[in-house]
Amino acid sequence: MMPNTDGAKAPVRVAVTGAAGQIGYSLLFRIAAGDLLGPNQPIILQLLEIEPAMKALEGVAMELDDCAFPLLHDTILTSKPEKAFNAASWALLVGAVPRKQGMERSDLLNVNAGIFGPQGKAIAASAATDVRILVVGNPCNTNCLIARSNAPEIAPERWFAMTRLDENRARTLLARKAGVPVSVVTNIGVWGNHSTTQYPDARNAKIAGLSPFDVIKDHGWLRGKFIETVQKRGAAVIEARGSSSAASAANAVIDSVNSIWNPTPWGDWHSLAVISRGEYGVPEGLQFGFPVRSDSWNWEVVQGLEHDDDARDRIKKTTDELLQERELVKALLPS
Ligand code: NAX
Repeated sequence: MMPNTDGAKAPVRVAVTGAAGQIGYSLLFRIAAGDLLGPNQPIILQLLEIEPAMKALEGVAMELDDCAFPLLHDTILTSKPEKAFNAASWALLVGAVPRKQGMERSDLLNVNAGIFGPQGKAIAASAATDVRILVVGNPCNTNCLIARSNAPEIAPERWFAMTRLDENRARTLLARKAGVPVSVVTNIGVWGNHSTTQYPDARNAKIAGLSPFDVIKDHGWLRGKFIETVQKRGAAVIEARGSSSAASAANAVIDSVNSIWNPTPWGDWHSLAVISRGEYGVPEGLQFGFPVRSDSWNWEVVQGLEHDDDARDRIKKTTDELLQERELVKALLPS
């Protein structure tokens, strides 16, 4: 006799692109273990790769099978975007083409636009009506802008680009400097682009409810080295490890999705790059890193934070960079 499965939750389809890559290798196992959508939510993984990586992806799927994850109801492997995004409620766009030697920034943007434009269209054509999308593949803010612009059928509020790894990096740095556990460091906003122009905001952060400027006496560090270390952390990991951040990036994907579908704890916020509606003078339409609060479905940019002249200059610099990126891919953005 078949077991009675009445009352079991229907599985949620989670699409992951670039699934045979380094981040994919850390991410998929955590999703299947229940870290993304909770310990009671069955999952179907729909994994997208390019043809040359399909064999490697089959190997990853074999390992997923070998974990016998109770929540993992099925794993679908494909090189066709529409199949990968079919009925998906979450689309995690990790796959991208990395910058190669001799590549100009505009080349990188355009090559990735060639991926994210069609993926945006495929999501609009085949994903579930409640789909929410997190773009990780770099340059993630502008890749997200491109995909979003190619999917006008999907509300722009459903699109996110990942600045959470930067937030987590900032959290640990502040905790170490203050000699406190990371759990008491809250309210970290990372403003702007996920690039070396980003502005991790210590001024509005909190350490056990206090301003870091009241807890950490070395204000020069807060104004300089702290910001620079977060901005350049990705390069420092490459330098030390010989390859880019992967497990910490996968962890940040899990954290990002959790802070989108769970209500933000009272008084706190998290970093996500979302569509600008002109908050803090940021031009409308940019996919911009802001401090964000969620009620589990709707989110809002935290209003009323104060910036000194240095913060304003830094936010202008990262805004200008995003405007320049938008200009470079203008031809690929449907008007
Ligand atoms: P890998 O090069 O290990 O993996 C990327 C995978 O994407 C490859 O398996 C490749 O075959 C696949 N791919 C390429 N084009 C594709 C397409 N059109 N459709 C589907 N799959 C495709 O890179 P990995 O280390 O996993 O990093 C992935 C992306 O995340 C990179 O763009 C990287 O720069 C970016 N990152 C973003 C971070 C963020 O905070 N937003 C932090 C970590 C990471 O640097």
